[in-house]
Amino acid sequence: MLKIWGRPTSACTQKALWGLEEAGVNYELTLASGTMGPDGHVSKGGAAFGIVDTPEYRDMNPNGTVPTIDDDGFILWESNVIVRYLAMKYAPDKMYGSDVQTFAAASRWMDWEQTKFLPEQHILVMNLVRLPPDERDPAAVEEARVSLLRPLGMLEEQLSKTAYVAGDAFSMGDIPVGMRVHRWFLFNLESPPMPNLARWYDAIKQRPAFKQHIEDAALHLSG
Ligand SMILES: N[C@@H](CCC(=O)N[C@@H](CS)C(=O)NCC(=O)O)C(=O)O
Repeated sequence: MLKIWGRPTSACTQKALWGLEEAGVNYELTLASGTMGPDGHVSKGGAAFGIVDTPEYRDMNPNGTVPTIDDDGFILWESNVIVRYLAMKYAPDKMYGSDVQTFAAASRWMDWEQTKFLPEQHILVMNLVRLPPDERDPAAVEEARVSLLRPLGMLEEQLSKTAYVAGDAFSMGDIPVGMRVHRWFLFNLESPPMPNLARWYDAIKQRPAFKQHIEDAALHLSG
């Protein structure tokens, strides 16, 4: 059975778990992290799940980050690459219509998620959720909120033209972006109306894999 190491509160792990469910792959999850454990973030005094600093784990993933998968001896890290791999190997029709241009269009939004959404959202999660209250920086939150209005506007524009990010059907590209947008709305920060984004978000929220691994607010707001 495919093995995955990660923690359910990690955005990167969530993308991989969502991808596994969509692709219909059975897996075994081992809890692993250097920064979080059952009692939340280590900055609040709790212990981390661990494993990521062991030589065995570093052999698989020299970054010491999560997630990592082992698919019958094939080791892979980088969450969006894991989603692409699962899509190509197990569910090309469902994840990109077995079409190279849809694959590329979806891939583009996946890379965009990493470069245009993740950095500011990381600032938000640290300063709204993870850091002890006396270490949080409200000015950094406001700066990140304003910065994220631009990529959100780009998504709104795209979704005024297509039902999903890479066309009129769900694709692997909706996974990373869907997870980020869910987090954005859970933070409940001020943003202009985005009716097309809201329509797409409603559709994404109906997916069983989303309900299983992404929906629960505690996965994003606790720790
Ligand atoms: N670009 C990598 C980033 C990996 C990464 O930084 N993962 C975070 C969780 S989202 C992590 O390992 N955090 C530290 C930890 O939990 O030990 C990916 O997308 O997989």
